[in-house]
Amino acid sequence: MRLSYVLLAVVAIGCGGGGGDNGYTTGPGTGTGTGTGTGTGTGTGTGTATGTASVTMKQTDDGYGSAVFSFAPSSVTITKGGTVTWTNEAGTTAHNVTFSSTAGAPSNVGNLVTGSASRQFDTPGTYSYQCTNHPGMNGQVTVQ
Ligand SMILES: [Cu+2]
Repeated sequence: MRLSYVLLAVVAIGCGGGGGDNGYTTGPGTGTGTGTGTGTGTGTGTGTATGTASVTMKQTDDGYGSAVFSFAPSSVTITKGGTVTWTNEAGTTAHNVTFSSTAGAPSNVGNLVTGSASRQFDTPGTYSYQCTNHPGMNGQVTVQ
């Protein structure tokens, strides 16, 4: 009998010793976040070469009462198979487009007083031309 009481007391003490920790911990909260982003961009670029170009057969005054004729712009660049259109702006004086070399060049544009004329260029290269009516009235078409 006496031994049993002792054993019970020992057991009780043993259990009581474990009561100090409830098993929970608390602390400051921390959080981390991550973000991801994606971006897409589209861009288009154009160089100097386009499928079509327009050239004006221009008439200006030199300031002393004399007309000055020119192709404006004097130089254009188009892509292969592109078209150049010449327009006589003033519509009073005949101009033509005569290519310096016929190799690869389209047919010449004859004297044009009003309106416009177009030519298609199928062969890459540089084509110089002039208006034979007016010395110094020159232009150039580059085909890429
Ligand atoms: Cu001319």
